[in-house]
Amino acid sequence: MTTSIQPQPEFLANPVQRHFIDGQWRASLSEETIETFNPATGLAIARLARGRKEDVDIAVAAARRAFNGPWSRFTPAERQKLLVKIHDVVARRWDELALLETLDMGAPLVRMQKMKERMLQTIMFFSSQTMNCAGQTVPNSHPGKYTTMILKAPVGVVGGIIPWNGPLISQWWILGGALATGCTVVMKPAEDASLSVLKMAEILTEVGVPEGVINVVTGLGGEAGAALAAHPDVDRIAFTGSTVTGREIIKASAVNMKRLALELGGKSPDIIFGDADLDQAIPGAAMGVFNNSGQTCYSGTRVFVERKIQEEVTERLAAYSRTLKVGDPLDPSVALGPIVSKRQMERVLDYVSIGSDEGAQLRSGGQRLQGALAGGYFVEPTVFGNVNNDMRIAREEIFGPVISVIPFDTADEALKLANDTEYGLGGAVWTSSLKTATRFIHGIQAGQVWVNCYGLVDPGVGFGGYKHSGYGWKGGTQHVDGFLYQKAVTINEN
Ligand code: TXE
Repeated sequence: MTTSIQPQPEFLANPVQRHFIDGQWRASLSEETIETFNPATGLAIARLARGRKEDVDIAVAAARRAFNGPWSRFTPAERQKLLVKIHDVVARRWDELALLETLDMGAPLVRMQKMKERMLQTIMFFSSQTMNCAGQTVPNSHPGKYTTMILKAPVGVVGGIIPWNGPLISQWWILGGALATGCTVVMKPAEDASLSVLKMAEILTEVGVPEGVINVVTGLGGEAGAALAAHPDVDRIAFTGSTVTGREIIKASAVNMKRLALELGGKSPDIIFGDADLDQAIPGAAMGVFNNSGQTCYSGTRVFVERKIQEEVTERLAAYSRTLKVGDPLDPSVALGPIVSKRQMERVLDYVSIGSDEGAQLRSGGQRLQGALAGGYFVEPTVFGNVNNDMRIAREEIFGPVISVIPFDTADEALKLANDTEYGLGGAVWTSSLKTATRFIHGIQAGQVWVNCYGLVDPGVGFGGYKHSGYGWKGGTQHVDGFLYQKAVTINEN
């Protein structure tokens, strides 16, 4: 392992991080805290305020005041100017934000450098959307008597509940929608990765976002998260996380009929035909899973391979996985960092055992790293060959760097197997045949399909889920619409 200097961001000089409410740092009313760990070392790096219902109440009240008060007087042009300013400041201060995220959840700095461009594009996309909150005038069946139009208005206070696998970008799907439309936010980041979210809220306030527009309450999902989902004065919840928690949020939100956007789990198919360009398909399919150590909702974890090239593809995926350097995420030559927490690492390693017990062939990886890195939560990139779509490793979301290679004989069979899952977030097909590609574009039951590539996401295009992968579109104009109410207006002209 290459040793790297362990930088100490100034932000971490304060060992107890507080909630960020109404533009101020605030301890929990109970003064309780929870620990947050660096997954590369297993050591605690900070304490977070343990928010409960009473802290959520204060944050929601602040968000409501801001929504009704100064924020409501910002014109679309002023919101756009603010977003452009935020873009420039985030560009300038990216290294600081990225380092916090790396220390908190383990994403390699190299990955964070790539994320910078995506983040900046996302902010610019939302800045363009401030001008896109317009309604329309619509002709009616009484011309000359009535004028009819549709107005749009911000829904109000949005609760954001986000996971740990990419908190900076995850929060921006919510911040961007809110800042573009005039909503306000109470964000509940994951207990394993809250630091970059807190820092972002502070930066936004420094840049000029009025107090109370962006609030962050840290703490446990079952406490702060559940209180936010059930809060009667929150108008909308945008949630990214597990399908199990998604169901809890649907139930809790019933109290006041909250609008919901849910981006949940996945078990996406990545289908490689014999006529594919394997020099493209092998790295594409491998990184479609190993990126972010497999902690991506749309990972293509079920790699379906035409039987005649099964052995070659499995061997090449295994060989590719051995070329990826796993280790200290601060080391610029590292491609894969640790899994976010001990709990998640154990879950991944359990699935590796389950796969072997079920009779899948372990072709590479599968071990926790030992030696100098033994304190961290590192798992080798893992390839299982000869998997059957009925095995648990092919049905359940592992959320780690584990590929299951599943053979198929015909396109009909591949499509049937691809759709034989409760999830529907993503899917891909690698082929040189336009006919095959078209068939799978239409046939795969998922919110996004890639052809001869994997995992590209554009903020202007967006993505969403079929089936148990949730509902609500992330990105594009539809995403922005989710932050707006519609109102039909009829004017009697006489
Ligand atoms: O998710 P949770 P966890 C999947 C992935 C992973 C599994 C478990 O398979 O292995 O979920 O991860 C908050 N009311 N994904 O346990 O519980 C919680 O504090 C309100 C896929 O971390 O869904 C955190 O902020 N909120 C996924 C957020 O929900 C609650 C990303 C996500 O945590 C809550 C993450 C409750 N009752 C995990 N319980 C993706 N789609 O990208 C928890 N939370």
